[in-house]
Parts: sequence; structure tokens; C-alpha cells
Amino acid sequence: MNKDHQVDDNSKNKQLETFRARDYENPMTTNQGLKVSEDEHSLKAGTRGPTLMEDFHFREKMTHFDHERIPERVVHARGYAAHGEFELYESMKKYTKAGFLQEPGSKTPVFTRFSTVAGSRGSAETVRDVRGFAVKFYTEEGNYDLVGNNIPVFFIQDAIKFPDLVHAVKPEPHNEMPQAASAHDTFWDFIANNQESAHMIMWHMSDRAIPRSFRMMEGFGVHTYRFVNEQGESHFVKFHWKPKLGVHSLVWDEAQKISGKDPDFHRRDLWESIENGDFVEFELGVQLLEEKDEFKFDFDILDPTKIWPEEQIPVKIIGKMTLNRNVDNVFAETEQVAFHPGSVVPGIDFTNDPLLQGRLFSYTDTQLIRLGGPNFHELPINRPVCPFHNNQRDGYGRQTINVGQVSYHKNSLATNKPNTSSEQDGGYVHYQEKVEGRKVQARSDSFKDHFSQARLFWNSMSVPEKQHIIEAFSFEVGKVKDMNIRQQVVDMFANVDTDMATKVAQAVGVDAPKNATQSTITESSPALSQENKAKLPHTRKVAVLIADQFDDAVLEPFLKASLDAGMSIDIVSEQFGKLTGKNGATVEVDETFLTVHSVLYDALYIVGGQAKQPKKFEMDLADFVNEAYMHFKPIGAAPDAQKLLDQTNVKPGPGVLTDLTVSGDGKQWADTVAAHRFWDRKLYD
Ligand code: HDE
Repeated sequence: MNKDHQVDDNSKNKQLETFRARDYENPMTTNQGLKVSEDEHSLKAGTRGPTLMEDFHFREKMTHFDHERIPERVVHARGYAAHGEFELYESMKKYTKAGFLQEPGSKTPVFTRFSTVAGSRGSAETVRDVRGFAVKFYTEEGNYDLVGNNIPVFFIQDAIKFPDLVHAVKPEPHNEMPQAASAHDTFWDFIANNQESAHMIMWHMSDRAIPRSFRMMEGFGVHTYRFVNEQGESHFVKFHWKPKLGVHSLVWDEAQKISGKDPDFHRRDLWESIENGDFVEFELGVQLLEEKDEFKFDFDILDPTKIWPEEQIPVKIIGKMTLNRNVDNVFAETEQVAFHPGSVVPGIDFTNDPLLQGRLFSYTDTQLIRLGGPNFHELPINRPVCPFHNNQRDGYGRQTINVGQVSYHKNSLATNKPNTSSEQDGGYVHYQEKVEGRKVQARSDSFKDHFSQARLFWNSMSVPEKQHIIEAFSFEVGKVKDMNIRQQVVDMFANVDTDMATKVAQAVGVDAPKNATQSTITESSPALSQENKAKLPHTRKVAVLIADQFDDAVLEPFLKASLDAGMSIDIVSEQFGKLTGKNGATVEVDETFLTVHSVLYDALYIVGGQAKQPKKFEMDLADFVNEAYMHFKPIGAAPDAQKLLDQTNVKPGPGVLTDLTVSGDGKQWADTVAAHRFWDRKLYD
């Protein structure tokens, strides 16, 4: 590797430090550095007179304000990000020469932005949508961007259709509704008429599209990329991010209510975890395939609507990303970060996936309009940590002061500097894939099976997951006004599962599908079900519902055991202030029934207080508890709380721990909280 490119682990943090402006520690000046004497009153001709043009400070301040906004991202506008590091577990030398994948234990700074796709920048975060999962690795050989999603496949197979997909899912142009939602006519019209979307839609209707937290969802590179090693040998590779906390979701009713109660639910969750020191961990996995095996499967490995089933091609875990620092300024970092799948390093290369090929054009193009010109790579968050030199010059917002006479290649005046580097010296050389063919506007026949993997996904779901998919279809298609589109959707998904489509048809009031040819796939892939992922109590949010004269003998050990298990606790009551227990212990109220709601918590513990509570407390508590019960959440109730519990809809059964006193490590409670949802709870019996 080129020696000038070596940087240390903290390089990104150090680099950013030089750009941090601690304005709050300094006297106010204009942008020209002039100290300001007055910032409350504009310059006027007399206290009641007109404002004068001469007031340069007023004009500078107002002009800057008038230009504060930039265009939001055309997709993925609503996002949130954090800094961290990637640590390699195992050398990938055998497969790739990428510098950051050589030495076990080596660390690379990263910046990761999660996002929704369809909504605008101010939209709610818990909508049903794909989540973006974009990671920028600041490597010593330049920035490498792994720009992925939380779903491993995509809606379309060729990038030329992306504008159509996005136009269809965005709010309808004539009335700009609905915001951040796919439940409307144009989206489902697109789906029914572009059946390559079938597999993606199964994921989109599943619980994956309503994650509980950015910290609890998987990430996928989606496309097939290439690893290339020192010897020039290539392997196909797919990338996976596996969250340490397992994969968890909201329930749909809850997700919709959170959109109102806390539209910032996901960013708050990420921000608070990092502030609390609960750093966010994802392991990086790769699926590797030898070049000779390219045609071994019954799907085309270049088709982005297909997964490589993990049971056939195992995911090899090679490292871990830890997000451990929140941004200092959301605009400067999260909003101005510019990802690009074409930002690669030697050892990582592309394939002919037609979706990927189109993306390689789109991402630079979009930054030009969004970030106002060709110099966005100079913004602190986008700067590589290694030096960069070339003959590009000028343009809006240029920050580098290029010194010297020469800005062209080749030259003799500067001894041909900046000079190119050979492959041995770290120069990027494209993989010499042999390509031949006629120029055609067509798709390979091997891309034409749209339903086999959609059915593989369906077969892999647990009973509750299948039920959620049917309910999601019924909601989404039920919002479609055009009955003909409803019918087309039902007919399309009968190819995946006729019984599922028939249930949706009943729910949305159209005919059962006729002449369906359900896919004959009988296999399943257990890795696709969320039920089979890790379940931990760590960082689960628990609300303790409590009033004055509470049973302190019960509360203290409960709090200790829950905190020891890594849960986070909010004391919730009718109003803020201190509550006093029967034995004189006191507890401070964190939130009230007005400021929070059960949808914002993973589990409840009902402690109550003195025997008779005001009616309002009882009603607010019952509302809180009933909702959590409907959302299949763990509920514990202390012995004193039984009377309160009797006034709710809660029945003894799965995930309901009555007469609960926690002692020691509180294993039963911790296991119950870890389970997250109790789908076999009978709500209506
Ligand atoms: Fe993107 N996508 N995309 N996309 N995408 C953008 O780039 C595009 C696709 C993804 O947090 C845009 O900077 C095309 C697949 C993420 O800043 C834009 C196609 C996957 C983000 C763009 C796709 C993604 C974007 C908008 C079809 C998963 C947010 C703003 C060929 C593998 C990154 C921007 C962030 C953002 C184009 C499809 C992931 C317009 C043309 C497939 C995570 O350039």
C-alpha cells in the first residue's frame, strides 16, 4: 500500500476536530470576523423609523437564513446517522486485497446513516417502508461506501425503472397524499403491472418493514459485488449486517400510533442508546461464491430481486461495526453526507447487475443538485482520511486552494504530478471481466421467474408472521380506491400463495383469484424468519406505572434486576414530582400519562399505589395497559396492582406475570421481556 495513505484509527475524529466550531465559547462576529455590538435591533433612522440598507450585519444574517435549506434527498430524505468503527475479526486476504479487510483487529472509522425511503425529510419514522442502511468506511485507501437496505432484494431489476417506482410510491401528484406511505393507488398500480416486484413486496408487507429500532434490523448490500485478491482472482460476494440485538419489529397498529406520539421514534432510540453508552453493534457477514459457480443456481446471481439462501451459501461473519458517537450537528454531518455505491477501494468491484450499474451513475448526479456543485467531497463528513490529489479545479464552494501553475495531465512542468499509481502501488484497476454481446434493450430470460423466491419467503414465515403479511396486504390494498387495481394485486399474489391471496381478496372486497398458478416451491429458509433471531432484554424500554404509597419493597429489587439486565426504565405516573412509598422510599417520576404512551415501551410493570386511586389515574392506567396487551407486550403486575389490573382487558396467559415480585437476577422477568411479543395471546376470547 502507498505509504502516504497510512492513517491512524482515530483519523476521522481528528480530522473532524479541525472543522468543529465552538461558537458558543466565543464572541459573536460577522462572517468577515468583525465583532458585533448589537444583535437584537436592526439599524433604523430613529427608534420608530425605517430600517437602513446600510445595516450589513442584518442583511448578512437574513441572507444566510434565507438560504439555509438545501433540496432534500429525492429518496431516503428522512434519515439519522452516527459515527463508529469497524473492527475486522478475520483476514479476507484470500478473497480481497482491500486494505481494511487484511489484518484481524484492524479498525476503520465509519459513518452510518439509516433512513426511510418514501417520506419527506420531516415525515414520521415508523411508517411501513424499506430502511436505508448506508455505511461509509473511511479507509486508508479512500472512502468505501456500502449503500444498502434492511431488505435484501429490490422492487425492480433494471435502474431505468427507478424513476417510475419512486413516482408511484411518492405522494400522488394531484393532491400530494399520502405522505410516507405505500398504501395508495399509484403504488399498487405499479406493483400489479411490474410483477418483478413480487418478492420485494412480500418483504415490504412483512414485519421487516416496520422495525422496532434501527439497532434491531439487518442490513444487506443487496447487489452481488466482487472481491478481487492480490492474484487477480475474483469471487462474487453479498454483504450482510447482523444486529447483535436480534431482529425485532413493531406491530402495525402500534407503528401508526407512534407516528403521532413520537414521529422521531427511531432517531430518538438511536441517539439515546449512544448517549447512554449502549453502543450499537452489527456484525458484517459475507456470502462468497466462486466464479465457476455463477450458473449453478436456479436463480441468476445478477438479479437484485433474488437472495442467496443462507442455508445454501452460508454467511461468514468477518467483523463488527460499533456505532459509538452521535453527530455534533445533524445538518453538517447527517444531511450533507454523500454516499455512492461507486466509492470503492482496490479489491472490491462491481458486477453487471443492471440495477447496480444504474446506481453507479445516479449517486454523483444527485449530489450535484442536492449539495450544489461538484465539490461535495470537500465537506468535512465526506473527506477521505487519506490525502486526495488530482487536476479537478474550481466550481461552487471550492475550499482547496490549489497551488501552482499546472492542472492537467500529462505534463512536464510538474514532472507529471499528480501521477497515477500502478496496481502494485495501490492504483485501482478494474476487474478485467470478459464481456461480449449485442447491444439490446432486453432482459435475460434468467431474470424472469418472479414468484419462486416470493414463495420461498412465504414458506419461511412463522404462523404469526404470515398473519401479519395478510393483515398488511389487507390494510394497504384496502386503502386503494380503484377496485380493478385491488383485483389485479390479489390475482398477482395468488402466484405466491392462493390461500393468502384469497384471504386478502375477502378482506378488501374483491373476487377470489381465478386461474392462479401458485408457485410450486416447497422449500423454506429458516434464516428469513425473525422468530429465529437473538432475543435479549438489553436496552428494552420498560414503563413502571406507579402512584403514591407504592410498595417500595417490591419496586427496589425490580429496578435493580431490570437495570442489571440492561433494560431502561421510565417511572410513569399521573403527574411529575416525587412519589413516596409505604415505607418512606421516594422515587422521581420520569414521564406522565400525558407525555408518553404504551406504544413507546417494550414492556410494562404495574406497581400502583394506595388502595383507592382517583378515577382518572385508573382510566389512564387501563388505557396504557390495554394498548400494551393488544400489542402482545410483556406485562408484569405487582401484588398490590391486582385491583388495577382487574379493571383492564388483561387476562392471565402468555406474557402476563401477575403477582410479580422480582428478586435476585429476575430471570423470569428478563426472559419475558426478551421474548418481546406473545403472539399466542388470545385477545378476543
Ligand atoms: Fe438508492 N438512491 N437508488 N438504493 N439509496 C439514493 O442518493 C438510486 C437502491 C440507498 O443515507 C439517492 O444521495 C437508483 C437500492 C440508500 O444518504 C439516489 C436506484 C438500494 C440511500 C438513489 C436505487 C439503495 C439511497 C438519493 C435504482 C439498496 C440513502 C439521495 C437503480 C441496495 C443514502 C442520494 C443516504 C439514496 C438512486 C436503488 C440504497 C437518487 C437510481 C437497490 C441507503 O442517488
